[in-house]
Amino acid sequence: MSKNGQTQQFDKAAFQAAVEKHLTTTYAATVENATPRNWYMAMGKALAEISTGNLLATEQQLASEKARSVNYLSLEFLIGRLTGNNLISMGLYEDVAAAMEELGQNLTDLLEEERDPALGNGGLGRLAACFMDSLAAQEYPAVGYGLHYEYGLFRQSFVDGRQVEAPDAWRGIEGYPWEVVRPELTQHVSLYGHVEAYVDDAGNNCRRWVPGMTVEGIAWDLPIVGYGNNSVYPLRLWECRSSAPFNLSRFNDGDYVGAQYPALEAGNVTKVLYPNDNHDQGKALRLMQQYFHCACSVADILRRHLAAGNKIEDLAALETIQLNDTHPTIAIPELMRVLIDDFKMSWDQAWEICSHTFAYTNHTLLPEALETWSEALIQQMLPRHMEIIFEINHRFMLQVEKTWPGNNEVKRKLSIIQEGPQRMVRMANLCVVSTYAVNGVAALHSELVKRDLFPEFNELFPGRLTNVTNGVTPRRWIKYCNPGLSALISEKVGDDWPAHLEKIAGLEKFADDEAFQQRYMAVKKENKQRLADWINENMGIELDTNAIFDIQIKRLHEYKRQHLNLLHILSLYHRLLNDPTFDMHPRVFIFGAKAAPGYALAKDIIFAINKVAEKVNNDERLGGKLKVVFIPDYRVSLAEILFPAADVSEQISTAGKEASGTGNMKFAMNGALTIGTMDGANVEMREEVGDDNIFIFGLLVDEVQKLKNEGYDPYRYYHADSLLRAALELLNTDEFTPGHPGQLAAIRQNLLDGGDPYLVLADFADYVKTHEEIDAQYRDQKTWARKAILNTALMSKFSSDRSIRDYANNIWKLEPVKR
Ligand code: GPK
Repeated sequence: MSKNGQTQQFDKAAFQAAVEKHLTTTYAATVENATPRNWYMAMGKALAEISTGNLLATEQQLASEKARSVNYLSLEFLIGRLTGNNLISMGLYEDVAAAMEELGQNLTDLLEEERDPALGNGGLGRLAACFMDSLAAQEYPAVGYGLHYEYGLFRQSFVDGRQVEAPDAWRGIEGYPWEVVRPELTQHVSLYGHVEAYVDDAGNNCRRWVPGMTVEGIAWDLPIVGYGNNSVYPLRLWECRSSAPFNLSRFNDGDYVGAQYPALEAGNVTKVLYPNDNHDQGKALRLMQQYFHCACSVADILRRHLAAGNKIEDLAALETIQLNDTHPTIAIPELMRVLIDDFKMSWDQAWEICSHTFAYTNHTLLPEALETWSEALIQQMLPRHMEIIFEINHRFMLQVEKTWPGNNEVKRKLSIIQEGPQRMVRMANLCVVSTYAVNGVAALHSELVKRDLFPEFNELFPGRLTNVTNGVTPRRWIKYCNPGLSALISEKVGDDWPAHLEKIAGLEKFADDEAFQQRYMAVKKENKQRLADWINENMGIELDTNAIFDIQIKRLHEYKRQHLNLLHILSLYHRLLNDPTFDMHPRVFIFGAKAAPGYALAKDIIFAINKVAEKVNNDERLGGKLKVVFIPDYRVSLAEILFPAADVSEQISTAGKEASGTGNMKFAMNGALTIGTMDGANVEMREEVGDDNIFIFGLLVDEVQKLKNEGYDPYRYYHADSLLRAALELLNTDEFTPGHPGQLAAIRQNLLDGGDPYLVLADFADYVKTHEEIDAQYRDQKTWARKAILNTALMSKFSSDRSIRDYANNIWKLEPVKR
């Protein structure tokens, strides 16, 4: 490796020639008339030539070495813009900047031309992206399998404060410069039809699927470039296209349910990402997406395995398949089907392979997020899979009977099939029964998976349920997004920390060094200014960077409690106007969040925050002490300027509800202090940074459960706390919606008469008190700087490199393969 982690010789003249060639031949522009977008596209194409070459070479090496690989199956990969990050991984950032400068182009400006590939909703999709980055950085052989959605997560704008959704055509007209289509990898996927019995040549009774239609899966590869090495792994995204349907005359009209579905439907399969986060919508087209994704991916895994000269019997030894949540669960019966029906294996042989190939990550305990599919729907769309699921369940129930003889209660609870007016297939149960490892995503969450969600499974399969605490990639989330801090870190601990985040602990000894504190805080100030400039340019709101920047960015969800944050803001508003003795350091509350389009209360909360912002930001009486900003269209590229600019990070979910959180880690690495509940990974962050360097408040998991069991009454808090009452009552007036009283009342209604399902009122007082503590401590800039530095220094556990090593060592048994 040469300077800047550069992995190969950079030939400037050749690179410039490649850019100009793409400018003219690919984009039909001339050097004289090219737009910045033309230049960005041409530069992207020239860079992709390098990465595609490395991708093919990596593929060949891994096949010839018969290396064991992980296949990461996920319906979401929220990768964010690739160009800047890939330049860093390739070690070419400075060289390319200089080369483009000579062509009269500014690299930073060109990078702004890139649209975010928003192929995910939130934490789950972003985790998959960080994991791919860490797999490649550490050269653990991997393929990411996802869907090539035509439209990513919707684009959000606000009209009179309300969320409006628009389609996100992320590839533009020209396509995305980094992707490469792989026509030779096309797969054919079957749907609908029926199952028939037949006797094979050897006289065995067999069953086979006679599909009603087929569609085509086209593979698009995006390069996952290893940081500072020459390994490039594919993120393989499947696009669905319709192909000629089967000869319908072969089928008996009566059992051909799917015949009614027009072939057109195929074109819709990968049209759009479902915009739900932590919520199962149960739409038939979503099941079709899931099956399409799994069928293409399983077929491609088998193709790779066999093409490398391996025997099908050795599949589990050479390939492992990680299921990112239950979304790709149908891959399990799909692999069983292929092994039994196509490879003619016995059930036991196929089961032996499957149950040692798949592992499953659980990302939530929320009941509304646990996927179930009606038996009728699976029966219609995937009849052979339904048979296989029944057989898995039948055999599993025999096992349950052995452990708990005659106990129908436990059978009902564990069964993959949920009985009721309409029988449902529980995908999480299918996963736990059929995989060799099940992990939660933070220590607390994994304990709750064992204790509350799957206690009997934990008894039945000792050791199967385990933990891998989430992490985030320090390349994107420190080095790329925070160049000022990165330079400072490198100066103190050397420049190999992005690949070895343990090194960052070397900052700890500078926490009390005043000169260092000042430089650290100067970087923070620049980052706040960068954000303030963005907000001023895009929203016309002026911010003072001396104020505390207090940020909550994540999907909008009741359990994440943006409305608790709002109530605190309302309490400050009330006190500034009504209590002459009340003093506070100026504070800017910044939000970024998309609400699922069908989630009414979440949209009401966005509206309320926007309306409060409108009033507060223009209210002279507040003396500029309080500002509220709701950034529209929150996405990865905005996250990159928000995390580095935060003083305070809001991680305030009801204890027991946030499986891990990953934004919490990004904030802390970039020197924001956390205000948070004892939930998800906050618990482990507190262990790392120490109680003095994090602001913990609120009920603990067991206290939440106890309060609920006793019968929680939000009115008790309402009557007892006049500040809370004042804040809630503001929602009933027209203070923020002049002439329209009651426009914000739905939130108050939900918290009082709706029973306050996430205990916002119960945690309010402690939250307010803890914010007062933050206010006091911020005034002492030296102490604050010390705490912020310690947050950066003590975050190495939360590198996704460590998460991936945990998976590789404890679950996948995977070794790196160096190029
Ligand atoms: C969990 F179940 C889900 C889901 O549908 N979407 C999603 O983003 C998140 N998640 C959790 O809510 C976070 O706590 C967690 O950090 C993240 O997944 C990654 O594990």
